[in-house]
Amino acid sequence: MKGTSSIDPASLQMLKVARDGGLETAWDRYLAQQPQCGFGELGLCCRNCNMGPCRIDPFGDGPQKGVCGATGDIIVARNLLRMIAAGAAAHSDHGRDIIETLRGVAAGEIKDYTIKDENKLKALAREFGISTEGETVQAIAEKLAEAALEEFGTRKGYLQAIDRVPSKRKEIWEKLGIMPRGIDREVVEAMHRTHFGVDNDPANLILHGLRCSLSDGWGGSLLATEFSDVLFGTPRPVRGRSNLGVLSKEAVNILVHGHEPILSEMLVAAAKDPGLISAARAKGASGINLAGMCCTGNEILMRHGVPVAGNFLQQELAVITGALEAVVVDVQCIMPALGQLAACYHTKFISTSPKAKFPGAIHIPFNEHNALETAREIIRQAIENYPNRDKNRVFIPEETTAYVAGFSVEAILSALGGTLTPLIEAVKNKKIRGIAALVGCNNPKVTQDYNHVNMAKALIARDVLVVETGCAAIASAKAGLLLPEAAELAGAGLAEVCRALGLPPVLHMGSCVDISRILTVAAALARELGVDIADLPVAGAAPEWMSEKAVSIGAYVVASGIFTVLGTVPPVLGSNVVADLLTRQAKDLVGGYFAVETDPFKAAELIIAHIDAKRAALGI
Ligand code: SF4
Ligand code: MSK
Repeated sequence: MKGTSSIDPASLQMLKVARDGGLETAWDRYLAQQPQCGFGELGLCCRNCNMGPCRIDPFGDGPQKGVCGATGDIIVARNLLRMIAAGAAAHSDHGRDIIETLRGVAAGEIKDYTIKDENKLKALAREFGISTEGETVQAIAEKLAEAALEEFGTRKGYLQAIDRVPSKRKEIWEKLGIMPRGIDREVVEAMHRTHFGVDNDPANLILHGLRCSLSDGWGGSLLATEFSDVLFGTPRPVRGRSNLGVLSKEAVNILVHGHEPILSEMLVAAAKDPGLISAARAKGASGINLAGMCCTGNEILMRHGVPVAGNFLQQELAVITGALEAVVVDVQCIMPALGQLAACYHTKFISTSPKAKFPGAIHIPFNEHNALETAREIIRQAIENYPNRDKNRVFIPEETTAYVAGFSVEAILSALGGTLTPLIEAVKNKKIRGIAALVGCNNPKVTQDYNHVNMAKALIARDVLVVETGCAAIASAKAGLLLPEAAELAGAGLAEVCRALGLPPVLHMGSCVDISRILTVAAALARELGVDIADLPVAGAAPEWMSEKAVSIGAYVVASGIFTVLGTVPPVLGSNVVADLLTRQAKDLVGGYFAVETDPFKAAELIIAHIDAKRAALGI
């Protein structure tokens, strides 16, 4: 959809406020970057050593090799592997932080968190071969945390969660030599291989990219999800509200943005403190209004129904409402522009992680050992800031849309009566044609939410059940697709199933790391049917992706056997060899493969054709 910034009315109103006020946003900076570097777009620039930087002329007139002799194919493959490694590292480091918190809680060193899901703790312990018989919860948690931390570096053999994978898939990974080993090891090896003078075979580089990404999907991300559930509770269906209209004209507004629930959970707890609520009232506010943004928003909306103010491209727009007393961030997807923008308002931009400091931010170090007190201090600072709000500059769009979220694997099973059988039956009798996972970010290259919402609508209309995470899920929340009433937009079969079970046709399964929940369901379905994941009528899509994490996600989804459509073009088109590997040869190697389709309606057609082909092959 050319020429429009967003389909979200709230975003469009805020963009007008930004323009009228001479305030710059990502959309403006994107335009200022035009034309973007063609070498970069094609993946054809390299600065992996100081003989460079080198770039390959895609038209064949200029240099076809870097100083070292690296061809475009080598450079594109190396660059892609580095993107995967960065994405896998981000997800997995998040996972490690959660596990370390659990270890501290179990050892009695961290007092402010408790173990919320003992059943899940015990189930995970059994998966890791840890005896739970006669053991205290603390002892089990300590042993489990230690075992999970070993997954990152010291494990012998392959990752524990691989046992969830159907045997046919494991055989494929074994045969290709891409069985993921330690999580850190795969990332380190990716950096080693892409160092000057090491791996210079595009196919060998891409295969390691798949292995590295698998250590994210079945390792770091999966552990982040499972251990978050243990510590903070496994999500159950919960109602809430979405979009910028969730900000309050009267209350102290605190926006929590980033990814790790360690911070956001504690802010949720501290915001309920009666003393702090009284302090907010003493300053003339009606109370404290906590709202989420991006994936940390997803974490607390899934577990507490906390309102979510928006997805990735709305982080600046939330500040421009003039109604935020504080934006509190931890790690990932936080624009460095926020500091300068917040300075145009009374808004305090508060960073909390030693790993993520920003220009213009106030740094309040948050660690698990002083979690509740730090969360209180952050909220106190926001309350103190409330009288500084210039009410004449406040503009909050009215848009809010209700959502139902919280569809963990456990919640889906519970909605189905305890087993996957009703889902399998619905697929077999074609009430549900197949399942599509729509995930990923916003990107100013795409009209905000246009691809997400239109793809989801096109798929459910053709009886494809849509499961979502990340900013894609927030786009659907804002569009009203996460409500059981949205069944009226679904095809007759899917609508019937949704009405019978009281489910929305688009299920919000969580944050970016929670794509591991989707993998777990896919693996369970395949095991139940005695087939490989690649045989299922299932597909993935990242309609508006932008982050390196999304590259790792796409790679592990494909390596797990699932066809995946990308809605923004990855920087690989400078190499026919790499593009062919990803879009064609991967199908023969791992069953899954990529397609690139920027039109959401055509992308939905690709998914439907894929699902129908898989159904035909299964004879259903
Ligand atoms: Fe140039 Fe080769 Fe160095 Fe890359 S590794 S910057 S292509 S010389
Ligand atoms: S937050 S990675 S912009 S989905 Fe997970 Fe959204 Fe993409 Fe970040």
